[in-house]
Amino acid sequence: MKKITFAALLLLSFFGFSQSGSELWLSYTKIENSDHRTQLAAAINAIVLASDSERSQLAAQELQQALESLLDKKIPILQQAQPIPGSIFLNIKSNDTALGKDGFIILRKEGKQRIEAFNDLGLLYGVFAFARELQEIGAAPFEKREIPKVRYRMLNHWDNANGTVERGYAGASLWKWFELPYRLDPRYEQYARANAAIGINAVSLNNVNASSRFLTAEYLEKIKALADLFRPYGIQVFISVNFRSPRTLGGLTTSDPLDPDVRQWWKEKTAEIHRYIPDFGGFLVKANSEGEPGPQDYGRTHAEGANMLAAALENYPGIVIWRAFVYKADPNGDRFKEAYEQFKPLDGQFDEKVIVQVKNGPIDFMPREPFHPMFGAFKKTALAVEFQITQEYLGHSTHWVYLAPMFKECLDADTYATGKGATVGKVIDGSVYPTPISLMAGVANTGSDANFTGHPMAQSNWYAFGRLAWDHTLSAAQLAKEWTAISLSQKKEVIQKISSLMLNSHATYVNYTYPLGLHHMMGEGHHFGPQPWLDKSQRPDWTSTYYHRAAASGIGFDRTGKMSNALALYAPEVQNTWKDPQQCDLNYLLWFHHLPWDYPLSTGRMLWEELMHRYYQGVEEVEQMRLAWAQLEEEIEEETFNNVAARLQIQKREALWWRDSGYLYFKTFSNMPLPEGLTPPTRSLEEVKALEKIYHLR
Ligand code: GCW
Repeated sequence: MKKITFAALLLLSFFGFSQSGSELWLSYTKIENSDHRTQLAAAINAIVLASDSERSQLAAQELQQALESLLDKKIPILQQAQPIPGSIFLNIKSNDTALGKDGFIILRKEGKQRIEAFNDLGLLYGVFAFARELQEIGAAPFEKREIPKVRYRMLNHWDNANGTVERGYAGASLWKWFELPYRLDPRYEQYARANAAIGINAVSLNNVNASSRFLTAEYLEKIKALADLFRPYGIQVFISVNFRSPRTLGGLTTSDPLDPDVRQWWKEKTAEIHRYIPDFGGFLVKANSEGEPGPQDYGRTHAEGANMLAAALENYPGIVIWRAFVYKADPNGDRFKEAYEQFKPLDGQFDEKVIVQVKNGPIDFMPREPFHPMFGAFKKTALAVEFQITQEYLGHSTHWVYLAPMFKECLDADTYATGKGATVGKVIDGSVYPTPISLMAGVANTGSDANFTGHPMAQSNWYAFGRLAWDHTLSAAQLAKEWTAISLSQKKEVIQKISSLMLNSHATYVNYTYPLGLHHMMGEGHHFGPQPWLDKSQRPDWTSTYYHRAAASGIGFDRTGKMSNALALYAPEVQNTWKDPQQCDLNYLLWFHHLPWDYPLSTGRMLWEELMHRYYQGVEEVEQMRLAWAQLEEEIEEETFNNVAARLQIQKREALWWRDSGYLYFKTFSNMPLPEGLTPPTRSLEEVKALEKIYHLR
């Protein structure tokens, strides 16, 4: 057994926060402010539970565990109908139907301490909110009534049966398929608790590039074991399905969604799944995209494919989540428009049990994208938004990028679908066009690493995603503070410093990778470092040169009509904000315009100069982050501190890689020198190109 030294123990008790980060946001570190702690300890003597369901017991135990470590005091649970003085009363309020199945009321004021909900899941959510509130505001009174805005708050795992994770950067899969159902890794429970604590209530376990294997009896047993474990925490399980399964598993000669045998096969499979998992969430489908099979293989539409699965689910509450991430190789087309063009004619044809899941932007999880033009354009189809929490295009797990500002940029974007204020968030939650289902999905960043997410700061992205899925009006700043306070430090100044680093980190990343609206210039395959030189000889429709269109004449993709008319997919008000390069938000400039290198910008600089300044500024900002973090050495638990400090060094090296490739490569078109004050790199373009091999990406 590994020995824990006395010094390490001392350190642990001093910081309280978990060393490896394995407790995520549930370390419930003792409240350091002794005034608050003593006041709270004096005010809280017991938990009174007025319900006896299994999940309410769980809620009471979770609260007990939280309070005991926050207050350093034993707190008994009493099972009785009436509160006693000094108790926290956990009560099911069956007359408050407006709370819905997940809502809750929490309060701690004027001698009352209560958590109330319409059912026991709401109670569990209320408990987590109560504990969070104590950690945030200490002994001050509070009162809250919360109802989630979105029905399904979901993680999509891209995990494979062989234990790998597509686009996963935190180790292997969390799911140990070889051991299931016999052994249940204790981390499954920690994962479930952490999700419940932020309101996540749905997970699809396997990659959307799906293996039919997940529908075999052998795998259904394994999935059942996870579903049983997640159920008390209110988490429903979904399966990503391969559309060709009737052929691969059922021995049929077709998977045509209109074929009676195929339809029967799915009906029977769905019934079988329910024998294992009675509250099965439903199917998640990637079809006719990137080589995956789908209804178009048989001349059928996405709607016909999705509706066939909906029919298989007709006697169950489950739903079909059909992804809109589709595109074909077409060097003359614009991938920006493809999903819209394929799905728009189908608006109104999808079954009520189907929701179409759309990525936040029209290309593919780029570090910054305009919101997807499908949002707001569909009146008769429920649309879900899919964010990527795992940092495929955002520096994997060596770059510190807090993603909430990026999520918010999309959620708060105005589609003008029904006039001003029809934000993407409101489209999703069904308040723009009422929909029977609402859903927000995030591609998970979890893995087998001790801290679940690889980069310690990446935990905040999972956290913020969950909280935003619950309430998309929360601010990125609030969530940064909240997460820091419960995960890293209780000191106000430290929380302030870290959350401000978090809030700037996305803009910084965009500066040194894709300034001014450049996009899709990453290395092929690994999607990590820069490869703006990747040209048509690889894939005509996909490569960097197709997207940045750099030439002696200028740079950028004109989508106002000259290279593509994609801008026309948006409402006129949205078009107006982007169509004039003089007015267009500089963050989106090269998404919509192709401009000469010497084009004068509102910043007073010409385009080339601005581009270079941003690249250089991005690197400078990483250096500032590194220095600011170094100042926190005394404040952060040692392992986490060192971990982040080391990753910031790597981030600096990689930011320089992006910057230098941008300058050295685009200079070959602009023929312009670096603006005054910026120091040219000492390496050549060829040397920069070779870094991909030196950094072991190929
Ligand atoms: O971003 C791309 C990824 C693929 C992924 C695909 C998708 C699961 O590079 O790895 O496949 O998107 O979202 O389907």
